[in-house]
Amino acid sequence: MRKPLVAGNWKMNGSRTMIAGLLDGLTAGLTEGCDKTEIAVFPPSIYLSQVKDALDGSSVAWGVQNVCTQEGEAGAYTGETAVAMAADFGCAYVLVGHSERRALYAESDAVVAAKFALIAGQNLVPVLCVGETLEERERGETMSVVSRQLGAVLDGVDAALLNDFVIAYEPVWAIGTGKTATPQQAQDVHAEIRGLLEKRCPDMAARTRILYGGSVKASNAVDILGQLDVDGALVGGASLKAEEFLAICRAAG
Ligand code: G2H
Repeated sequence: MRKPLVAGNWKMNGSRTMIAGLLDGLTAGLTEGCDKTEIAVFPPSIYLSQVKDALDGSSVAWGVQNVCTQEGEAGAYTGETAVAMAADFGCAYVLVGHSERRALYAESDAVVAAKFALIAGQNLVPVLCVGETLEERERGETMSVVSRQLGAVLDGVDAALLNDFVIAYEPVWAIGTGKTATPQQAQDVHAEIRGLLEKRCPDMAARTRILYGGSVKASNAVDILGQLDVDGALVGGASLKAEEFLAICRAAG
C-alpha cells in the first residue's frame, strides 16, 4: 500500500561533470528491478536545471534540500531559494528539518514548521527529517525528541496542508558516521512515529511513508528496508555512486 521511496540527498557535493556521470549511470540502470521503488534525488540547487534536463520524462523525481522561510515568489532575500522557484523547476519534494540544517544553521522547530507549511502550500511534498543525537539516545530521550520535532509541525501547520508528506527518521549519530541503527532500532522508532500519527492525524498514519536515513548503503539496505514500518531510505554518501544507489533502490522494492 505504501510504495517505497528511496531519496538521494547529495548535500553539498557534485560538479557538472560528476553529476552528468551520476545521472547517466542512474538512468541507464533504472530498467533493472527498480520499478517497485519511487526514486528521488536532491542536488544542490545550483544544479537543479541540469538535473531537470537529464531526468525529465524519466521515472526519477527531484527536489531541493532547503527553501526560504519567506512566503511569495520573489523578494530581497539574498542567497535564498523560494518554494515557488523549486516548483517552477518541477521539484516534487523538498527536504525540511535535516539535522545539518538544524545544527549548522540553527533551524528551530518553529522554522521547520514554517518551511513545511510553505512547501505543502505549493503542493510540493515535504520530507520532514527528525532524529535524536547520541547524547539524547543515551539519556533515553529518543522518542521525546522525535515527538517534539514532529509535534511542532503537526501543531504549527494547518491540518489541510497535512495531506501528503514523508517523514525521514535520521538518528544524528548515524549520519555520515558509518554507524547505522540496527534494523530493530529503526523499526522501533518508526513504529512509534506511526503511532504518533495515529493519534494526531489518523487518516495519515497508514499511508505516510517513513524513511530511514543514516549511513544507508547497499550492504545494509536489505535488512533495514525489510522492516515493517520502514518505507524507504534517505541516502547521503551512498547516493553519489549510481550503482550503489540503484542497489539500495532495488533492495527497497
Ligand atoms: C543522513 C544521510 C542522508 P548519510 O543525512 O540524509 O546521509 O547517508 O551520508 O549518513
